Amino acid sequence: MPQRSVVAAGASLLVASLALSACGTRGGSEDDATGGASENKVAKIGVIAPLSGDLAALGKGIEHSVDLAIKQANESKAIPGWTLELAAEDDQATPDVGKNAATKLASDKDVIGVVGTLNSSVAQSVQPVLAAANITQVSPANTNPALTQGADFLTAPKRTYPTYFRTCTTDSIQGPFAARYLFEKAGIKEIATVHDKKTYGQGLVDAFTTEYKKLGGKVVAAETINPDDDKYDAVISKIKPSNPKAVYYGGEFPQAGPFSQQMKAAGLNVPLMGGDGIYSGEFIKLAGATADGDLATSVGAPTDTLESAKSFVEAYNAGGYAEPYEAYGAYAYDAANSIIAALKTSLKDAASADAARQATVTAMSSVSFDGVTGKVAFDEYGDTTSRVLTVYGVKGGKWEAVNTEEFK
Ligand code: ABU
Repeated sequence: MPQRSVVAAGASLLVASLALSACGTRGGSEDDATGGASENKVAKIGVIAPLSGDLAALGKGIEHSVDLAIKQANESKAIPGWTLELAAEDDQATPDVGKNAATKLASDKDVIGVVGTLNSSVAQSVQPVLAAANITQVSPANTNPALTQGADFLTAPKRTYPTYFRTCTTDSIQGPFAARYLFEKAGIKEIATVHDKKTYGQGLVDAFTTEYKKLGGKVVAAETINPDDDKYDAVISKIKPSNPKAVYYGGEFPQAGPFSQQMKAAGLNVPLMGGDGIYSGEFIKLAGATADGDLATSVGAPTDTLESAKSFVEAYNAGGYAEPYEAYGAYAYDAANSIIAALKTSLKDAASADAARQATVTAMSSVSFDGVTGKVAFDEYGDTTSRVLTVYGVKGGKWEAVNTEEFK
């Protein structure tokens, strides 16, 4: 090799080494003098969730729960030689913003996994970006079945992205679970449905309707709302004459809360039932005093009653987070810990986080542990193997668990 090339190669190595210490390593130690043998390398776990706007209450619960999992992993030195960091991005519950957040995280070579998104509609634009970068994504909240099993999930399920996993169950289970509760346990045989035309809301109502009709229930009205509206009198006056005994709502609490309040004010005094998208204290605030009697299903068992979640709840409360863990906190904590479990394998001998992205995806399929929400493991589609759901009812201005079951 000519002399000039040796110098150039040496300079490149130095630049590469400086770059590595600038962006991929932290700290240093007594071993630095011997070549930094115990220097910690950095891997980041991203969060993509709504951290501002109407759904921020749920998004912040997700962000804080991932933060807690990361802090605990660092404290226990779960991955020797590596420090984990949180990289949280606000998707504003909007697909385009989510896509930009995913692009930003994918271009950061330290990012190895992402927890998120909250909204199924946002996941549709985030999935391809993270998949192209081989970044593992675990959602604690997306319940639309097509995200894992493709558009033909009912007839020909096919895994969509090898990088995508979720710790919550899907609306293929949540919709029928609600239908069975209303028809069999609550004795409600005539219902109106309303959805917000979004991926989650429409999919949930479709799954509910199929099961409800199969059971013998009658859908006396099927309407939609525009999620940008805040007055629903036109839709309510179309539903009311059909005399439903309840309204099944597909969508999220920022619209469902006012819808509940307005339908009761208009004299349609029947329970509104929705899915996990309305299971939030924010729903009750928006729906007001007449929310009592409204119902929601949500994924898993109530976090605060689970023995397995006790230490999570204690650590979260001790963590001084400004917002509660909300509906998806425990699922986000388990999602982060599923990535961390995979990192124990993939980062073991890795030179950098981005070099271990593919190995992390591969390691995810073998992840299996007792999480705070129950067993954490994924099937061939990336779906959780857990099928537990709970019906909640509003009583005295608070959500109360009514019935927790494993769906069969
Ligand atoms: N699972 C309910 C809220 C999030 C979603 O759009 O799926």
